[in-house]
Amino acid sequence: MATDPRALARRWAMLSCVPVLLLAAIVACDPSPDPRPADGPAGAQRGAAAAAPVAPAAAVATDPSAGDRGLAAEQDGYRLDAATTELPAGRAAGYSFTITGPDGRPVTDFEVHQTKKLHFYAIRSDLTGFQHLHPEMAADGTWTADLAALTPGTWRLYASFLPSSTARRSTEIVLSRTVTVPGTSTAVPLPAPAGTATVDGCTVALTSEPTAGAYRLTATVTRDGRPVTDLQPYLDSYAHLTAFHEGDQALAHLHPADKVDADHGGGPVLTFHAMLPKTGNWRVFLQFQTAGRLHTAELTLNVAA
Ligand SMILES: [Cu+2]
Repeated sequence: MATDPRALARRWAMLSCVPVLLLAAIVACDPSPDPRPADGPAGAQRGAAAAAPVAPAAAVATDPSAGDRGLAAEQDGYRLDAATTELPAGRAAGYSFTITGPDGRPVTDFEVHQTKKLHFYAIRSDLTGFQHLHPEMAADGTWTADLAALTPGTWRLYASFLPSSTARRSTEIVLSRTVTVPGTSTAVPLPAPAGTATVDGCTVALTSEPTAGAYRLTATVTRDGRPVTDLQPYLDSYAHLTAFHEGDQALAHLHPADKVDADHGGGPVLTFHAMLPKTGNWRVFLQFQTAGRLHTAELTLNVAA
């Protein structure tokens, strides 16, 4: 068997890699270059969350714009139009679409909202594979979202924007359509509700208190047990939270109430005024940036009746 000293040495080398890899994961939330662009797909992964009780928080406020459910292709005369109903599995693909306005023509004039004219999200029906993108628009109003590789299954794709027309200036619109990705699909069970998640060595602890559909959510970011205070602005906030409802994929997305301060970094505590309009489980994706690198923490939050 493995009596060859070189084979033994190779096996030892493989074993000794394990603590090195763990160490790399622990320090990865520290400043370090990342080839993945901050606007790229989040690539959030399952399995990092650890169970912890959700503690109550204090005062509650609501953000009406966060109540959008985003399950229709049309809302208030605006429509998401796309010729594509199927995207390939396992490789990057472009998804082209237009937003048509009440006059039936493609909209080309959008308000800049959280530093972008349009925010685009993708999620599979089992709430895996989250992507948050900022597509480019051609002069004729055609947008193209460059999606990272998708797994087989049914995906819902969302566009969130503020039309520039004065009548709707303050109302965010969220439209969506589904696409099919061919192949054998395996549904991943939704992880149990948890109070904390760890990503890239940073731990996010979420506390919440429900009050009649509105939540105050507080996220505390730590690294190696120490508070993280060097959060960088990401889309004009210190964090961006996207949540999808189990079962129907209703979307809610939220930004912290904390103002971005040019003089110092954000953290460790972020406060969100959340409107999660339905009871049940929500899969929450909390995105924040340190040292030019975007992190996505992922956990399940239960909204009780
Ligand atoms: Cu965005």
